Amino acid sequence: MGARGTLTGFAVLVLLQCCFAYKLVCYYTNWSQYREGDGSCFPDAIDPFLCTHIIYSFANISDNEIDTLEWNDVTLYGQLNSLKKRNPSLKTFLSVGGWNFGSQRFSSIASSTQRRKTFIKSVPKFLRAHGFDGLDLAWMYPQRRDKEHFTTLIKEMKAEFLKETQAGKEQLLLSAALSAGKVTIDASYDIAQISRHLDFISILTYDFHGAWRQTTGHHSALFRGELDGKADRFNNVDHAVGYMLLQGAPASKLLMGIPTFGKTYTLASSENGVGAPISGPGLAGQFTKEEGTLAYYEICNFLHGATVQRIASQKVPYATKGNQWVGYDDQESVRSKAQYLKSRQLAGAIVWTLDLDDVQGTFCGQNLPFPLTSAIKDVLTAA
Ligand SMILES: *[C@@H]1O[C@H](CO)[C@@H](O)[C@H](O)[C@H]1NC(C)=O
Ligand SMILES: CC(=O)N[C@H]1CO[C@H](CO)[C@@H](O)[C@@H]1O
Repeated sequence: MGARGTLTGFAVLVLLQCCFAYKLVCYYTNWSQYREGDGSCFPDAIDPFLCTHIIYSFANISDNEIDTLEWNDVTLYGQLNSLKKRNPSLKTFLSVGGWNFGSQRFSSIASSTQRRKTFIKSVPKFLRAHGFDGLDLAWMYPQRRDKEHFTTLIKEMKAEFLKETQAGKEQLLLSAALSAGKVTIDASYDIAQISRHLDFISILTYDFHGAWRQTTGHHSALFRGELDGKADRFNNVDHAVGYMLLQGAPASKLLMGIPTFGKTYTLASSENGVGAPISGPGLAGQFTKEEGTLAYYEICNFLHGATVQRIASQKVPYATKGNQWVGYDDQESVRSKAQYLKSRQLAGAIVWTLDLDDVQGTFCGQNLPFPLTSAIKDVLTAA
């Protein structure tokens, strides 16, 4: 090969390296504005260069059409979308559904040709009117009988987006947030089919363990634990990612979930390791006010006077204080997860959520806003 060939090869290499960017897709939740004091988060507090995509959650569906949920959603949509004035390559999505919305209404819409059509027709108008670049389907979760309808909904929605063109505007994008639980994956998703029509697929690789269990365990361990029995071998990030790939999700569209919250338990005895007996969920946080979970910034407060242990084989930490136990992610564990997704050549990460991270950097003692999301970004943007 002559000098010219070498040069061309070199140029191609540089081009590939410069322009292959991992996605860092960050959820913002519509209820975080109501948290007290420093716990509160409005979209204009978000650094427009932190994430490549921000997903506003959630939108409602009313009379089979996409609709706002909060009285001031339209104002917040505006705040969020005006971040694009500062970073024109930022993409914003609106997520429809969520846990409170439930599965039944989605099921009703997806199963009827007419209702599906009404819903699908309502979406591009709504997204364009408020300045969003795409839709995220957060149907939690389709059941076995919904599997085929879920595929149809996705396929027809994408077809509508392809048909809809607006002068000077890029095509609308479509994503879906999928359960990482093996039982749900098997029952509810035709992974190979939906992958064809989605621009990206987010798997929610957390909530693998919770207070419904009798013992402590991390809810988003990267790898299988030494104590995990046969039934628990699926309940880790590594397994879920591998399984999605095996089912036909292309790595180039797959995003791995990283939580900025921890799951907490109240210990039933003086035992406080992994697998210790529990009596129920942990105490509610001062700001998030929900038993069994704490935001990362609340965990930073909890850590004063707590004992931190790392589960070496699972690459995640937990902390104990008195009868409280929390399995969570810190900068070190999210870095390992970001390294892991790079090693599997996935498309990137989704963060659930920006507002559970230390928004202003006032809780976790580093004066660094969004310390977890920033740590993920550092790894994803490193060569
Ligand atoms: C969402 O839509 C349903 C159906 O129209 C409606 O009953 C409900 O009140 C809406 N939720 C909110 C918070 O507006
Ligand atoms: C889908 C969802 O959970 N939406 C929430 C938006 O925020 C309000 C709080 O004001 C909740 O009531 C909604 O449930």
